[in-house]
Amino acid sequence: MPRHLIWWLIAITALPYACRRKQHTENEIIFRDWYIVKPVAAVSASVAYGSIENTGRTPHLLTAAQLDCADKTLLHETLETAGRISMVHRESIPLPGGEETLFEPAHKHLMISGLKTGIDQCEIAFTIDGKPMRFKIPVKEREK
Ligand SMILES: [Cu+2]
Repeated sequence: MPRHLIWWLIAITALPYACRRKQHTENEIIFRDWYIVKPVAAVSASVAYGSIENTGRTPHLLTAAQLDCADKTLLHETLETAGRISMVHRESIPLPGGEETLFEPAHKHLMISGLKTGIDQCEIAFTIDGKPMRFKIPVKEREK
């Protein structure tokens, strides 16, 4: 097999792993792929995406997310009703047992305002069942 083909195969097979990065595990909760979308130009508003998996049987409840590098972080969901797209603020997001909850473009996401500029990572705290779970997430270009 030609060498360039081998490298190409390594590159494509490595991709799913790169996109499914486990960042933090606390109790039975696994956080993956969290990042803040790098804002365009001087805009201080942005969004954050990632996933939260509840590997246990008991349901858990996400009630807040707060970034150290921003004034405000809200739990949001994009809805489409009768062809109209709108965003709503969620007071809480359920994390059912044995399920992975995704935060992705056009669905659930974190809405960020007052984001500091010139940073490449930031600490986030997710409040689950009233307890904060903290770890660092990167600021990078939108992936999808
Ligand atoms: Cu939003």
